[in-house]
Amino acid sequence: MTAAHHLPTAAGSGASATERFKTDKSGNAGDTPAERVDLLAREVLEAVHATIRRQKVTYDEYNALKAWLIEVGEAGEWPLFLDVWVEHVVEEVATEHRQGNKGTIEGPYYAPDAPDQGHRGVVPMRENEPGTPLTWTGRVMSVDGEALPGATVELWQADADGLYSQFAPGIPEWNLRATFTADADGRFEIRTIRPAPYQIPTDGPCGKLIAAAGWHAWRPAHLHVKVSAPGHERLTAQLYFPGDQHNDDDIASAVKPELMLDPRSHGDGETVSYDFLLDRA
Ligand code: MBD
Ligand code: FE
Repeated sequence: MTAAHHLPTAAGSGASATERFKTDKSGNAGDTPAERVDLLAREVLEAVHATIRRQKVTYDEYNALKAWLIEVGEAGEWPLFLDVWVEHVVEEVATEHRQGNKGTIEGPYYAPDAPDQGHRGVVPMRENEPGTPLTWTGRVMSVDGEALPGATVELWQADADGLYSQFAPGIPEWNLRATFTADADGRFEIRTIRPAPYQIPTDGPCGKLIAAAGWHAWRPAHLHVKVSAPGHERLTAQLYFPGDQHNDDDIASAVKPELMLDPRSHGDGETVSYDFLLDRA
């Protein structure tokens, strides 16, 4: 990325993330029973009221909030806001029963049906895609250690500029996105590049909040995965790299020690081994 006019805007990736969410996930939004809506809406509003009373929130502050909330919607940044600051607790509650692998949040940039690369292969990438080559071998098993042939591992990651294909302009549609299938022994091998640290868009309302509060906008470098097998709970996770400056202060609070890789240098690249144990559904 050289010229400023090539830089994607927060509004562009926000609009894409909002469309993606509407297409894939907004279907069951009306199914929550009235008693549950009543309970949850009241509790959230009571928490807001309590803060207003305790902190003596002024009309200026109330109007600043109102203006900001309007902007978040207009920029399409609700998926970004919610996945960065709320999803990690939903994920914690949803998976607290798990015996198998720990997962973490999905975030706003998953796209289903990425190209099938078989049991072992290279993730689609441009000819000169920047980044250290990374070969990841792994195995998908049931929680009791039984291999799960045919399990799928979907991988998606940002490029070296921190951009995700389909959510930023000018990147091939399936760049750094792929689906792998476990072999008869549950094994797979993925050849990709090591991802770069990632900064959430700073030019939209989420960026404004971060600047106004004096926070930082960084996530540690991460590989996103979804691991699926018939009869098992689908695992959504992210894998991280030791030594990243933001492993301990991820803006999205999505790092867990169990998700840390252990890469070894190998020729001009790195190798890593990481397996998955899936809970039975
Ligand atoms: C990301 O790449 C991401 O993984 C999350 C959770 C939020 C914003 C951008
Ligand atoms: Fe991400």
